[in-house]
Amino acid sequence: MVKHAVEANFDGLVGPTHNYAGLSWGNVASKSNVNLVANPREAALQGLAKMKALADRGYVQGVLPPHERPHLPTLRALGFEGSEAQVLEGVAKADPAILAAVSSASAMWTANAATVSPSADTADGRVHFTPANLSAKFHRSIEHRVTGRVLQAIFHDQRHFAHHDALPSVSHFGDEGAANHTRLCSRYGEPGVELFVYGQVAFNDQAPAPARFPARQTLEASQAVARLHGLSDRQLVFAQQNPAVIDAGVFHNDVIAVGNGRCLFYHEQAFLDEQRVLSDIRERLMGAELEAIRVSAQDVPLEDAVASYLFNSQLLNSPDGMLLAVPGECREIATVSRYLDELVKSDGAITSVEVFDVKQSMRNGGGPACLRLRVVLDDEELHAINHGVIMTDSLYQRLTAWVESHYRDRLSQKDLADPALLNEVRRALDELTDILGLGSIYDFQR
Ligand code: SUG
Repeated sequence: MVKHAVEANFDGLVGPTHNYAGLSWGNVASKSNVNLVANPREAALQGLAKMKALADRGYVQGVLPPHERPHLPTLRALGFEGSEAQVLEGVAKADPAILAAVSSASAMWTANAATVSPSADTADGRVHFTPANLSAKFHRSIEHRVTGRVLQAIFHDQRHFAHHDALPSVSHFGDEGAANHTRLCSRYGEPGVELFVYGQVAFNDQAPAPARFPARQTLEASQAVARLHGLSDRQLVFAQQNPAVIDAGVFHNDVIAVGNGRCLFYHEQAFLDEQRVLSDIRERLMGAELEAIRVSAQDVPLEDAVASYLFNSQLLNSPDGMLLAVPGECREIATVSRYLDELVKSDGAITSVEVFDVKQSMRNGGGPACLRLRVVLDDEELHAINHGVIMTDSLYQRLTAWVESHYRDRLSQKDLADPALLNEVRRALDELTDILGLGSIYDFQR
């Protein structure tokens, strides 16, 4: 019997140290907005508004908390000594880039938090989680430990949920989580096809690879996650990203493709071997028909796709078809805006478009889909999670008030060494773990 299941979206709440440090080579927005003054308060409120709007439409919406930043344990591990104020002063003097890295609020992009396989797909019938090691970027490689604790605090019932450690944190097993993973299915509660997209083959120097920007995900990492989750060959498709799009700024596959249900919405240049990817998916969808919505470069040139983040939209089931939740930038770029108007008029799976303003995050290369981690849950599993993180009217009000009382409305690089900022962050996070009912997940609380 097929169980009833839903797709829940867990958004990262933007942290109080949100700033523009230009940390991500290969991510065009991150590099081009370096040193702008950020507004962490506005960033967090924009994210909360998106969560609330989707919860109001009836989607199951959860919240994942920000991480403790600046992260003093990492600075101490790098040899900075003394009191906390001295550690901050020392790193600011010795190497401000290190301070920026350990201060990044990058854990907000929870599409990179983990790869998740629903219980309908896995050998032991549990939902499997593997936090992403994010080894390609130092500032992101320090996320997975706390991410793992957060996921275990929310999905704690071992009868339903299985948690793995992140893969070995080296480039051979570079893993960026759900940003490079899409699940296609007829119904959420039925076994689906898990599409893992990688940028490079680590153990084969001859395989195609980008020339300019790094490929963050390896085939070997994707295969390891699939093994850990107990997925069978019948449900697996591994596809290589087109190296040329990585070199054009597509640092994750979710910047160029998104899937939901039987629908794959993608740019014609997304994959190295498009036809094989489609035929592999069709073969494994078992009876269900794939609806491939292929966007041509003529309609939307690659650079417009990257600048607008058209494909970093959330593709969600809706009563009359599917809703595409796009970032505001899609309405600012003529080719993309025109394309969207035509898309909803056509007779396809996508029947409506809704625009969300997540500009603060977008300036760091994080659109609506980067901000969320999808977890398919059947009724029993949904019942078993920690409900303190599920968005409701009252949680929205509490979190909005919490942001308004703790967050600054301006943050620049030079503010990161301010010991007062560290104290503000800790006070805020201590209160947040109470609001969300998560227990002691942060290093400073242990
Ligand atoms: O890893 N940006 C993030 C954006 C992640 C987007 N996620 C998905 N596509 N799923 C990254 O490149 C920039 C931080 C800075 O430059 O300050 C940053 O980390």
